[in-house]
Amino acid sequence: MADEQRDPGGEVLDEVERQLKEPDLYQVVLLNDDYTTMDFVVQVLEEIFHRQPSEAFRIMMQVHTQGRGICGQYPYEVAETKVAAVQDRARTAGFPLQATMEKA
Ligand code: TYC
Repeated sequence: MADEQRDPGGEVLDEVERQLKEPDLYQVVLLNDDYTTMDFVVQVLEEIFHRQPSEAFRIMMQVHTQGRGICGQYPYEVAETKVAAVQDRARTAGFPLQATMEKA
């Protein structure tokens, strides 16, 4: 039987195709502010984003000088969890550090 007859609109096959593809990726972006310490940002990059110390320092300086910087790219739910982890840790430490996510 032809696919068109079994799945006239093609929705089931579209969904199977979507699931077989690599997931869409989202960039987690760190934003600059005047109050969060540089050491704290480096620590966040090392511990939440698993960056090496030199890379963490480079990303922190990029945010500090250019206003924003990319911490990493992840599937939607991983990116969401990382943004929440940054905000959680920042609030606990009393810093206004902000992270957002956007489609890569
Ligand atoms: N601008 C901050 C300072 O001078 C450092 C900083 C860097 C803050 C990166 C946030 O995402 C950030 N202490």
